[in-house]
Amino acid sequence: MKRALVTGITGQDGSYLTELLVKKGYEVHGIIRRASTFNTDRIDHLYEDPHTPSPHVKLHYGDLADGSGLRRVIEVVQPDEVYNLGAQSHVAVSFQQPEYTVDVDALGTLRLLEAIRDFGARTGKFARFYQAGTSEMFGATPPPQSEATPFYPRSPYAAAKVYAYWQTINYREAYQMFASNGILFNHESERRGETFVTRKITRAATRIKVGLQRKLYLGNLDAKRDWGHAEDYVEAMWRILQVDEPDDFVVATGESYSVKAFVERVFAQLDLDWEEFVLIDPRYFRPTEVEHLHGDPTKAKRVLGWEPKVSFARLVERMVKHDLELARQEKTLVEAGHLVTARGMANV
Ligand code: NDP
Ligand code: GDR
Repeated sequence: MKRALVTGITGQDGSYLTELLVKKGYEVHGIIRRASTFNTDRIDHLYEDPHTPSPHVKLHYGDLADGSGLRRVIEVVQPDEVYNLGAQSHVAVSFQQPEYTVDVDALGTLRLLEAIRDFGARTGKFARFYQAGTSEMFGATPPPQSEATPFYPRSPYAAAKVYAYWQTINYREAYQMFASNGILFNHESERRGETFVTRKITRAATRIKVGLQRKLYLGNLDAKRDWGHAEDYVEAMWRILQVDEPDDFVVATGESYSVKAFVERVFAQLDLDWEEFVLIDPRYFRPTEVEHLHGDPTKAKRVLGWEPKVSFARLVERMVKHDLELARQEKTLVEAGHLVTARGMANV
């Protein structure tokens, strides 16, 4: 049985990747952060009581800011594969917390690589390493973007990820480690964090539909993104670690749409006129914006045999259907007096 270690297991991608790995027969170990409230909602359905014989998913407390803790987890787990998905992953937040973002996203990757390298040097067992790189690294470089496109990061988040990208390549070249980068374009889902634009829109529009919300405030509607579904993208992550040679891959659909197009489609699906409900609030503008991301996934298709299965239309359909059900449940609870309507939506 193969053992995988996943940082960021409680996040959108961590939860889908864990499902995939469990299905493939892996024992999955995840690093979670201590919080004053439970933060394991996305993986609760996968978690088994540690007292059961050979549970498929095991959790360890840790943090990418804590190198000695990471070393201990590597010692205990002795993984075959490490997926580094943990990150302060919100671009707008990275302008408010640049130092923290760089510590976790850039130095955190280095800490993990060092832990794997030292364990490998001592025991001869080097885990294969996947780094969650991002299309944000291309930033201001015009589309289409492929593995050959130069980086031009436009946020502390993107700059930190560029560091982690090169550090991963350096460990591959310096220590012959199997260390690979995925350069993933935006991928969304029913589990997407609610302050990312797609989920913010589907949550708000469905709440508007059932009468729980009146307005939706957004920033730049002209930005264009290449949006896929997270389920497809975690399949690519796994494939990246199964090929014979470590390498770097763009993972994208090869289509892009504006934020406005996403809004229009969501509201149309709910028979609503978006212009009645959407307002622009400059607080959602970023100091430097990434205007247009549109990936070229030719290499991933050729080398990994990877294809995205969920289209843009289907992605929107699935997210709206899911969130409409959520909004209806919320409404029932509100009417029964079990829930207050105001939602603590952060300003990002
Ligand atoms: P999420 O924001 O949903 O999840 C991030 C995960 O990282 C959570 O499990 C979070 O834990 C964890 N985390 C945050 N800070 C730390 C820390 N200091 N130490 C350890 N873990 C930490 O992100 P996604 O699942 O969407 O993305 C996964 C990875 O892929 C990220 O690295 C992201 O930057 C990258 N990426 C994402 C893309 C996308 O479109 N989704 C595209 C390209 C790259 P907690 O639950 O406790 O907050
Ligand atoms: P992004 O995703 O920055 O591409 O990073 P996000 O959904 O936050 O923004 C996409 C685009 O929408 C515009 N936008 C808004 N964004 C948010 N969050 N809230 C708004 O109200 C709003 N209005 C307009 C943004 O300006 C932007 O142009 C995501 C993250 O998952 C990263 O971790 C990942 O690396 C990249 O995708 C690829």
